Amino acid sequence: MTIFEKIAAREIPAKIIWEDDDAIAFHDVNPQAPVHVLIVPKKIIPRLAEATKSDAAILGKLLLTAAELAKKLELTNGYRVVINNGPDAGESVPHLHVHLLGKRALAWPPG
Ligand code: DGP
Repeated sequence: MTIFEKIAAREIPAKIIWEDDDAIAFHDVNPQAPVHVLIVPKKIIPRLAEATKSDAAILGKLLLTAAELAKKLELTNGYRVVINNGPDAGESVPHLHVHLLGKRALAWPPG
């Protein structure tokens, strides 16, 4: 099981803020901004590069959920949505996840 499957199964603790049958959202254990939430599909897609057309609905749902959670978390001054894919992007958990970051000004380009 991936770390994120274990969180969804309540085998390891996390600050879960939202969940439905398809996905779960919780605060990142190593936050890079005052708000740093991960939105994770329950279907195990290792990374974006391995998603297929059959995953279109869940991919869309992850982004719409990010926007809904940004509203709920009052990220009124803006926020960033990130997917790290592979070694050059710093991907560390091989279970697709969307990062939602906010409540501070974020530099561009990223490091
Ligand atoms: P990435 O580098 O894109 O693969 O991001 C993985 C993120 O997952 C990273 O920001 C830290 C977070 N993370 C890793 N292990 C845990 C955990 O056990 N609990 C929580 N809440 N977050 C975790």
